[in-house]
Amino acid sequence: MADAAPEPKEPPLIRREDYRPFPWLVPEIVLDFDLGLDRTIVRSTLTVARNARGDRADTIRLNGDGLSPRRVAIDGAPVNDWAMDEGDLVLPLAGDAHEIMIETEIDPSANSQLMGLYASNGMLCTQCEAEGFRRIAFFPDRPDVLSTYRVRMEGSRTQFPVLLSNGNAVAHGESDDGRHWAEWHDPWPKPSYLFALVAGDLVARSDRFTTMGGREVALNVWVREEDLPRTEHAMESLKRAMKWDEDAFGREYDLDQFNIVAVGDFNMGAMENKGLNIFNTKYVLADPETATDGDYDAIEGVIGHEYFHNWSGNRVTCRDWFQLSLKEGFTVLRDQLFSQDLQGEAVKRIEDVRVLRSVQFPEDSGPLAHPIRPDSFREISNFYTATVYNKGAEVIRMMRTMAGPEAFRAGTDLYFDRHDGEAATCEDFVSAMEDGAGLDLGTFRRWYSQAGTPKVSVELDHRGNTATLTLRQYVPPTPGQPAKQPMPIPLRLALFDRASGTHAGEQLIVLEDAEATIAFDGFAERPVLSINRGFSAPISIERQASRDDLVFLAARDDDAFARAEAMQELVVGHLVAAAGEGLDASDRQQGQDAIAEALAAVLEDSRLDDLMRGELMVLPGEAYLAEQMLVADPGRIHREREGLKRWLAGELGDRLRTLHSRASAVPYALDRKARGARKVKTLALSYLAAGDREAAAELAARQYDAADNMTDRQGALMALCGLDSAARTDRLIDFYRRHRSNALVIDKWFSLQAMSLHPAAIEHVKALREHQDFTLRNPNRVRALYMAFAGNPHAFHTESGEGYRLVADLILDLDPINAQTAARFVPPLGRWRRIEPGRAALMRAELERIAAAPGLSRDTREQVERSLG
Ligand code: 0A1
Ligand code: ZN
Repeated sequence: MADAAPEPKEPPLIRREDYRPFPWLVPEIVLDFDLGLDRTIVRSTLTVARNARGDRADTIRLNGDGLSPRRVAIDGAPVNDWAMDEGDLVLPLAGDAHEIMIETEIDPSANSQLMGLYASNGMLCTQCEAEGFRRIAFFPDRPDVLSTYRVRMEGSRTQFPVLLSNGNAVAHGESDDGRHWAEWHDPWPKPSYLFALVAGDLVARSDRFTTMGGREVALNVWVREEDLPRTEHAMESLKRAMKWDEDAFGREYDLDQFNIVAVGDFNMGAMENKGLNIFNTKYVLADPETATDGDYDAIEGVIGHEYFHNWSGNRVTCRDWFQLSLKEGFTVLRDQLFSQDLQGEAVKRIEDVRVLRSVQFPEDSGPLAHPIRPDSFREISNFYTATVYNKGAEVIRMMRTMAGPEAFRAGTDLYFDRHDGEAATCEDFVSAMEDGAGLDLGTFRRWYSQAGTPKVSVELDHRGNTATLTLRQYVPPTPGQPAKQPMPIPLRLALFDRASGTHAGEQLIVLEDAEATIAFDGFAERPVLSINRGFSAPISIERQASRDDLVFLAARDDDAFARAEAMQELVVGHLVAAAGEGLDASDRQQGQDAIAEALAAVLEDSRLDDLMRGELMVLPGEAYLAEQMLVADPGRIHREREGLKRWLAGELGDRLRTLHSRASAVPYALDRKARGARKVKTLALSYLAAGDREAAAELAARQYDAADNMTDRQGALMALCGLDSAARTDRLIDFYRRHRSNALVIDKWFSLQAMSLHPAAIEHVKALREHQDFTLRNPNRVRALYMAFAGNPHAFHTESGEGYRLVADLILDLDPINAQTAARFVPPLGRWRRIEPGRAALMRAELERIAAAPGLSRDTREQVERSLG
């Protein structure tokens, strides 16, 4: 009998509680690169010394991934008695302090995973977070080993005229044969995940910033020459971010240079490498012709985010990857506060909460749920999630709400002071908050350890002159956590007097226990409750609010966020009932009438600015609606939501057309007024497109033809994409021809078709994956087609299961090329438990097909196994 093929080894489960300090310190590393696109030689010299806080060891284990050592020397003497273990290099090391030299050779052009050193468009760049440095050099590739880096690189002057690394440039010069070199030194000790190198033919937009302490900083945004005209917004955003961090958090920049480089092939949004941030081009390049208002906002947010990491992440880093939310949750909160100062508090908050609800809530209620500080993982790349980032930000925001902004600032000051230069933990942050802000966060720590979105049920009783509020919290079970404890939940609330439409002041109450009852006196009539104002806690509220109360709040709540909430609740209540147990004719009519009344008020309220009006016009998304139901039928949700839009288009058609024409008269500018006009223009169009299709196609084509900016053009094309008309084809061809040389705009072209309401969207996706411009090698292009598709419920959830098959095929094809990106497509299939049985079986079958494939990456395997659970 032939031997069966050996079972692939299951990748080990790494546990937070197993943390041990590394036995060695590496205070210094010198890296010497001989650069070539398909052959780069790396010589690394590590100064190591025993770590008094670690266990004593007579070896040192240096992580490696796909490397083999060409030469090894210890204290200058060649060494041969090294061993390889699971890709790592293990060296005998007897003394207390040594110098280790290792030489390796890598092929950047063969690196399709885009982790480590890779080639993109003829340039070389790196991505090391989380564990990419081990693909460049053997090293203790963990965030608690901090070293100062000196980097020398040499290469062809014509191929790589620009040579960049972290820190400050110290020297450069010419060598023989058309080669040149540069040397960089970063004085701030950092973990290996923050190392970066860039070599390529780039040009910079340059500027300067003087810090509050008087340091002159040279700023550069490096791009390919043809992209230079699209860098102004990025540079302006950077300067604003630098100033904002000084004003809002007292944080000053700490090097002579700050460099940003844009690359077209990148797995994520951007990376905060010390002094040398590397960005996906999507978050750098913008001009009115090619970028939407949404793109402008995203660029500002991401530039801010990466810059803010200089303190929350780099100066104070993470002890281990379980603490990822320490830097990410905090930095997301910081970028949200930054953007809110510029975009307006309520609008920004509504948008952030929309993302949380549509991405993080489903994660928290599905098979991949995990606490913001996970307890275990097999592949850390799978934990760069909305939970760690966005819920992490909400948890810190709650501390800020409870402390108030000033005490919160005292807490963050103490945190930065106490842990500057260290690799810290989430617990360190919480303790600094307790000491600095004067909070008791005893049981609040449960927000770090318990997964799942708490549900708070709300009852308001009225008797005599007293309104009594009863609150009960319930944290649902999640994988590995069957039973939960109550968590402190800060709730901002107000009780409105029905007649006057006012309230006596907002209150903050913290629901500490499973249940609480609070009495409010002085209400002769039953008040209207506005609760979780500003989304003071990342929970879902369960209450039986009457339609009248919601219409009241939608029209009159003085908290703009709460006003939008009431509007949403009104629509969610209606659609969930309609797509769930169903509505009888009179209930349906009443629900639709209430929504039309509220929407009409929104369209006509002259006190609203258009940016806010736009937020109030957005209907809840299908994913969020599905989330409200134990088991959802995506087909019904889609039909009900589209049906409601159609009805509203009929009822409010004149008002929507008036709004569209008023907004169309506002000339292009980047100010709030003009941006607001563009927002409501396209929203009006999208309602109208659900009604009289022919008229809408004509209006959309006119908007397209008149557009002098990408926001209007994309909005019009989005509406057209959902309609079966000749104008659709014409404008799609026109858009492609106009922008064929701009990859980011061609990404939009793919996305618009993949997310369209067109009944044949799935056929369009099948055709697009064969398009000459489609490639699995570029993550932006893959996401443009397939993330848009997976987020398009009517297409993805096609009853035959074909949508699931398309995504599973993608995962299998992409996994060997780019495992990290492939694994990100598993969660949409992992939602099967919450979908009606017919589709659920088809989704599960696709997951099983993936699981059975040989040679699956650690990334995809972990996600698929957790999803099948
Ligand atoms: N720290 C970055 C996110 C990031 C994580 C992993 C990456 O590997 C491909 C890249 C970027 C941030 O929060 O922006
Ligand atoms: Zn980040």
